[in-house]
Amino acid sequence: MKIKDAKVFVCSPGRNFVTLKIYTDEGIYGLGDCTLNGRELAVASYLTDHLIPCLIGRDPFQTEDIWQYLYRGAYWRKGPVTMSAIAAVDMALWDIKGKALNTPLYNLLGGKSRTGVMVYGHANGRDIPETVDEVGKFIEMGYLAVRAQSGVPGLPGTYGVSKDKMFYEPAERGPENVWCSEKYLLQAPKLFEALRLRYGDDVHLLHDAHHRLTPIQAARLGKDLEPFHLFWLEDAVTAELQEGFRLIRQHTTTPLAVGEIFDTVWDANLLITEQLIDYLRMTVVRGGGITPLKKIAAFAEMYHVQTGCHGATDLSPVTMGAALHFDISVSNFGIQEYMRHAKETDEVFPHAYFFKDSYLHPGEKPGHGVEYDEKLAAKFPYERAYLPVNRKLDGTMWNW
Ligand code: EZ4
Ligand code: CO
Repeated sequence: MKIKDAKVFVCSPGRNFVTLKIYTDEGIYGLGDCTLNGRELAVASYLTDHLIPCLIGRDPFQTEDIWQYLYRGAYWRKGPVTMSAIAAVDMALWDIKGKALNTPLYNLLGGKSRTGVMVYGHANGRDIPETVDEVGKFIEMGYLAVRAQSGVPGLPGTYGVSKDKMFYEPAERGPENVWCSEKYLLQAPKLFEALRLRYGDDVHLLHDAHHRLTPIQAARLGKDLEPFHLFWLEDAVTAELQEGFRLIRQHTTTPLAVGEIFDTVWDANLLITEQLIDYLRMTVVRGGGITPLKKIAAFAEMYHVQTGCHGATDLSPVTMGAALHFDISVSNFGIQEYMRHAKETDEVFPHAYFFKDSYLHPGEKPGHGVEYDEKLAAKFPYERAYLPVNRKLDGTMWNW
């Protein structure tokens, strides 16, 4: 079998997505996601102008060699544009393999290690009472784990809080966001105290600090949250300085998750080998595909680090499908983030995965089981988009 052609599609059914389709001379094709929120066209160009010409004529089964060719062969390594583009190629090739062998992708990754994939939903509210009610809706739907984010008194809005509830865009760009760590640190523990009072100890509760704290502030938050035993505290600080996590770790037993923006294992090398985190958030699209993610999971397993794939709505159903096959097969799976896509998105990307009896299931279609309706997608042209920005109360630029 040979790769005959490949095309990049950009569409916006509710939000932007970039999709790669690789065609073979035997009529089988594969799909990959390379959506990079706010920088979509850079990845599309990297693929069309640089990677696709290198793929024609190659054997699509050679996922390892093609990955090395695109990564090592470029000389220039890493970076979200490069790694998202390589990821799309890798996802599409694994999809082709599954279809050619007529088996779901998970069977090529070691087979099922569990019956279903535990996911967490996103609950948000303007204040604590509203957030507590929203968490209840997910528990009623059968979710075993829920992430809770609440508005902070004195701040007009904050990350993860929207007027929309079940379906919302976490990276909606409005006026510039305003931030104050001191106000946030006073309120966050009260939210989780209220949640435990209302729902008891069984449901897993998660929280995302979205890169806004310093290590010592994160240590304080982790300590304050200990009585409410979170499943994880995510992205408490930015993680360019991996050593910063030593400081957090020595002060708190709250489990730590990080890595949704990491693009290779080198972003997490120290975090893993020093056991400074509990969950690694890298997912298929940002981490360069299934090929490297399998290796990273095996490496993390040796250090008691579990997986916790990023799964916000800016990752297309193609990434979600591929991630679910990965999740169900790796032995050190932890949890999978699951924000439901808008109806238009699901219609453009018909998929085999489904939520049933508290778990997500990858489905039994060959490959990753996600399709792309090109005709329908053409009705939703690309719309320029940017992620929000964040400033402190005095106007200083801060992390969003
Ligand atoms: O802000 O995917 O845990 N989930 C997140 C997401 C990210 C978006 C950025 O594009 O932090 O909501
Ligand atoms: Co996050």
